[in-house]
Order: sequence, then structure tokens, then C-alpha cells
Amino acid sequence: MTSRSLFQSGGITVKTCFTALIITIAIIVSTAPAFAADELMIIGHERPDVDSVTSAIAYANLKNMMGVKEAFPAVAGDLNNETKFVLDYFKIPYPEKITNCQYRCKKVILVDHNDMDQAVDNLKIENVVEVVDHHMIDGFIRSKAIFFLTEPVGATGGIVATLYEQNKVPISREMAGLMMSAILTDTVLFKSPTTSPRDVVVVEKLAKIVGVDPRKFGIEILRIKTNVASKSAKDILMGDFKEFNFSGTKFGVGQIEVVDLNDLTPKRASILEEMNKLKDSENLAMIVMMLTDVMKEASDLLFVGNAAAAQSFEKAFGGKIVDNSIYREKVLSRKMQVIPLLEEALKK
Ligand SMILES: [Mn+2]
Repeated sequence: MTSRSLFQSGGITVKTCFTALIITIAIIVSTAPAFAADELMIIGHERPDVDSVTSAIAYANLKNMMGVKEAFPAVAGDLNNETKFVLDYFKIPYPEKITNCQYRCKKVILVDHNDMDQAVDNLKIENVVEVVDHHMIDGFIRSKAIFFLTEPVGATGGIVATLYEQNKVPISREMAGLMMSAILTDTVLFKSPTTSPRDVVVVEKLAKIVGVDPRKFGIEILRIKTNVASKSAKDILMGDFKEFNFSGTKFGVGQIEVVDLNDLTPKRASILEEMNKLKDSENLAMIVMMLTDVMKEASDLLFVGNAAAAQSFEKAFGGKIVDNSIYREKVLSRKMQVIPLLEEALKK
């Protein structure tokens, strides 16, 4: 029997009973399950990345080691593949997923963010008792003094590692592995302009505890992050695709980043096929697809298009199209290194 038919069939008594039932359910839901009143949740931002998740775990572990037994890590969303890989590698259980703070979150430590827009839903700023982060500070206003630590370094993981040192708490192999992974991924193996010299030093120290080559391990994580094996040619083309119109020439430029261009070799022909299909259906003069190798810092620029567009493309990149592409070292950015050149070459 549905609630609608209850109301219809019953008149006042059934309606009252039904209302009472709803109130009872509401009370049960709002009070249960019973969480420890003093629990201290440590949580990163929504759409969590490796740094966000592992910083919560490593910082909760530090708190526990320092006698703060009520500290526990949580995540504000589903784990991505590279985070799962890191946690599995070091045999760390996945943290509890908490996507809504309605019934919990009396005491919360934010890691890897301080912008409440990025925080778990319904978290009140009054309930934030600490922040450990490496992002810009934008509007975090709290009437009470709290421990608020942000530093301009590559990852929160490096800040947490330093907190272990400052508090003279030994770092286990597992925790070292998590914090090292955070720095390696957030800095894209120290290639990101956000990298600080301290990140390199901290990774060296942590890698010694873990007993791995950090570069090799970092590439392994990046490989999972940029895994294209399960992606179709169409997914690869459309994943990051933008259309432009310069001097009356309509065209599109897509990009995919990988750690090894060979990962894309088996899909190259079908990517070209999808490019041709899209060019025709969208009536574009050309499509350029950047297959970008983040390790070699180079791009294979796949091309499909009409003869005039081919001329412009060759002019833009100063070479001949061979096997449907021009390969260019040091070309990584569509916005800064591809679009302006095409715009210039298309000028009549
Ligand atoms: Mn981070």
C-alpha cells in the first residue's frame, strides 16, 4: 500500500498514525546510528585525489600516535583509480566515505583544502577545528582561533610529513608511502610549477623509508591515472575537445595526456577514424588531436582536414605531415603552444 492510498482510504486516524510513524522514523534516523560524540573527523576535499585522501589517513595516524584516539580519516567522495592503487599497494583500508555532514562532523579537520565550497556537504565552518593545506586562502573566516597551517608547497602530504618530524613521531613504511605518493602525484613528478625545493627533499627522505625508487613509483601511479586501455577512441577524442573559429576557419583541437605515447599506438588508427567522422559531422576544416607525453614533454599532433587546412597546419608547426601527424618536442599546452600558432597560420 502506498502512502497516497493510505491517506485516501483512512481519514483522520490513519493520517495521524501515518504522521506519527513518519515522526518516529525521523527521530530514529536523526539519532541513529550512534557515533562517538567526541569523534574527530579528518577529511579532504570533494572529488578526492591522492593527496586529499592520503593526507587525511596520514594525519589521522599522527593524531592517533600522539594519543588523540578519536581522530579518524574520511573521504568526501569516491576514490579514483590512482588513489585505490596507492592504498592497495600499502595495504591501507579505504577510509569511510562521508558525503554529508548533517548528522556528524562535530569536530572536523580539513586537509588539502580550506575553501568551504570544496568541503563535504553541510559542513559548518564552526565545526572546523584545524586546517592543514597548501592552497590559496579564500574566505575562510572563523570567529575562534584554530590551528590553521598552510604552506606554499607541492602537496599537503609534505606538510603532514613535516608535522611527524616536528612532533618526533616515527613514520612507518606505510605512512611514508602514502605521503610520498601525495607529493609525487600533486607535483606530477616535480614537473608542476607548484613544486617547492622542500618537496624534493621530503620525497627523498620518505622514499628511503619506503625502499622504492620514487621516480619509478611515481610513473607507475601516473600510468594508472592516465590509463587509456579501457577508453574508446571516441572517449579519447572527446575527453578534452574544444572548437575554434579563426578567420572563418572552423576547427577543433583535442588533447590526451599519457606517460608513454606507446600506450596510444594501438588506438591511433581508430582515433584518426573518429577524428574524420567528427570533422564531417561537425563540418570542420580540420581536427588536431594532441597526444601528449607528459614524461617526454612532447606531443604527437594528429591531423585530419582539407588541403587548405593542412597547409595552415604545416605552416603553424613548421614541418610536413608524415603519417597523419607532426611530432613536436616541448609542446604540452593547447592554450599556449597550439592555438596561437594555428590562429596565426590561418590569417589570410
Ligand atoms: Mn593537494
